[in-house]
Amino acid sequence: MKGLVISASRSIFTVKPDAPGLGGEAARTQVACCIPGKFLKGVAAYGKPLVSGDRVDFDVDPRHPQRGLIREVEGRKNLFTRFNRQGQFSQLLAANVDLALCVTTPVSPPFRPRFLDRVLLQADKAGIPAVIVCNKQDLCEGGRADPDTEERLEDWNRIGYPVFRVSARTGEGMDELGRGIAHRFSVLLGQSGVGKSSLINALVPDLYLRVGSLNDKYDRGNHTTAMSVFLDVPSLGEGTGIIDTPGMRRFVPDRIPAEEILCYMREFAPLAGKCTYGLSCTHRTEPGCKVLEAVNSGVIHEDRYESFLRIYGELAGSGYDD
Ligand SMILES: Nc1nc2c(ncn2[C@@H]2O[C@H](COP(=O)(O)OP(=O)(O)OP(=O)(O)O)[C@@H](O)[C@H]2O)c(=O)[nH]1
Ligand SMILES: [Mg+2]
Ligand SMILES: [Zn+2]
Repeated sequence: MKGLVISASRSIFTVKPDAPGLGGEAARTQVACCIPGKFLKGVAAYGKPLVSGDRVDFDVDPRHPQRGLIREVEGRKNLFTRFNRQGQFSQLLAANVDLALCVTTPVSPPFRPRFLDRVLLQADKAGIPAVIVCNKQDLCEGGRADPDTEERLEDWNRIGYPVFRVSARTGEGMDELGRGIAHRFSVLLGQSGVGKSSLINALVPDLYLRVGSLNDKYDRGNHTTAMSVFLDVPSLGEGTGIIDTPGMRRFVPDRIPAEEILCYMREFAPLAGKCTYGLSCTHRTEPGCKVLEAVNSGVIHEDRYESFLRIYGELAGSGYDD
């Protein structure tokens, strides 16, 4: 049987069969699957071998139709990961998505462009189109964020990331966001507390009915989504799905060599290799550095350059950090 991985705990993978074939109540069945042995063939030894959005081939246990055994994972179209520095492994957050919804807030928690630049870098590296969702607009006085925040939102838009200004609380901008994610699989990414789960609840008011026993993941008192969860959202149109991801405090890009960052920051990318010192330029002080020229002429925003320097320092291991 083929199916979609809804969520993955350490050893149990909740799978939604493509065609349950059981009818009625059972049609909404999710099968709790294990994998044989510790690793699946063809899947690297990540913290967890599978993630929400993975497509798998599995066998249902004939005696327990709600249990199964995963035989194989289908090749992935893409994979969004981050580096877990504590455990020194790639943490899988979502697979096979069409769109990354990178969520930020003007306040509460404070606007953190560095966090988002890291997430955008990872999305570009993974080949996943990204948009910015600036949530909690209701907390902006006069409907506008402070000028520095607005400038950054506009700069992201300028370099090709569409920006949605929304409020999960008042519903402002949510229809437009709903239209933007219809008929596609998206993943919500962003630091803990920006309102990822709240956005899903606002987009899908009947969600609690739909996800049944997964409700406790969205417990408001808890504030932290513990693991990625895939949610079907047919109310936004056929084939719409969203993956909610766990709360993160920081984001370390996953195994991107420092010299390659330039290639995955889109307004920097055309300059790769063009500096006088070519690929050995560190883009800090060198004469004939095209990146510095682009910063001076405004092609690269000063603050994106600051993000670049920090990420570069961090990935090059100099301890330069947020
Ligand atoms: N004022 C306001 N508060 C919001 C809005 N959206 C979410 N919140 C609040 O922000 C807090 C965090 O929301 P969550 O949806 O749990 O945030 P999250 O990003 O899912 O957090 P993690 O699961 O920890 O990553 C909650 O207290 C929400 O009520 C909004 O649009 N406006
Ligand atoms: Mg959450
Ligand atoms: Zn340079």
